[in-house]
Amino acid sequence: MFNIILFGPPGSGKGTQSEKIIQSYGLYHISTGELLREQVCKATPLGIEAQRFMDSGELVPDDIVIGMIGKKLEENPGGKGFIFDGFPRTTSQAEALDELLVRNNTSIQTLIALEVPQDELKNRLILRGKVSGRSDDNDEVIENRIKEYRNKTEPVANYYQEKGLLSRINGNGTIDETFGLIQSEINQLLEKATS
Ligand code: B4P
Repeated sequence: MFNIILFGPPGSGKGTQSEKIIQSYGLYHISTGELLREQVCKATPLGIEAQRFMDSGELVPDDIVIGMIGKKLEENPGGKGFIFDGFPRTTSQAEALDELLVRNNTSIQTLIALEVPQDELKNRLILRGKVSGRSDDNDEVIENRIKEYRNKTEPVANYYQEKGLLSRINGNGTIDETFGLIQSEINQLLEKATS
């Protein structure tokens, strides 16, 4: 199996690039943001609990998110591998993911970190907010999402750097330029794995 984490601040292009990666490499997509929005939309107890964190731009508690991921992995054994989009977002989530993958006899091959300047992140999210209807794509909440990222999520990159699994990619080009950089990273790893 080939498992990738797509990592970066809000608006860095994780969701956008995940779609292109799935099309090219046939990996199974797990986006915690999408899974949470589904629960909010269905007004399940988990969704009602998660919504108040998401609406204020805070991270949803680890136990909720880790539980969701565990269930998804159980439901989808085998396959070519997973792309984790927006997960892990805390070091505890990263440790939990390692344990879950060991139980499934697999591991992470790389964490691809998309790097985009803060002004560009805000521009993208404000632009998306005009059409997405997402309650968290507005000025005040965007500020808080970026703050949460700097405080709680950025340290996750160090966790993977220490394992030699961190690949930093410039995410400030066009969608296709960024995808080109991601592709060459993935292709190199796949070549190494088969040689
Ligand atoms: P997510 O759904 O993961 O949302 P996100 O960080 O904003 O990234 P997204 O993937 O949607 O945006 P993208 O960068 O692709 O999380 C939402 C919330 O859920 C979090 O705030 C948190 O509350 C909760 N949550 C999710 N996972 C969690 C976890 N593990 N633990 C705890 N809480 C969790 O794109 C943004 C915009 O930029 C798009 O409009 C896109 O078209 C545009 N864009 C992308 N690439 C571009 C480019 N190269 N040039 C120009 N525009 C570009």
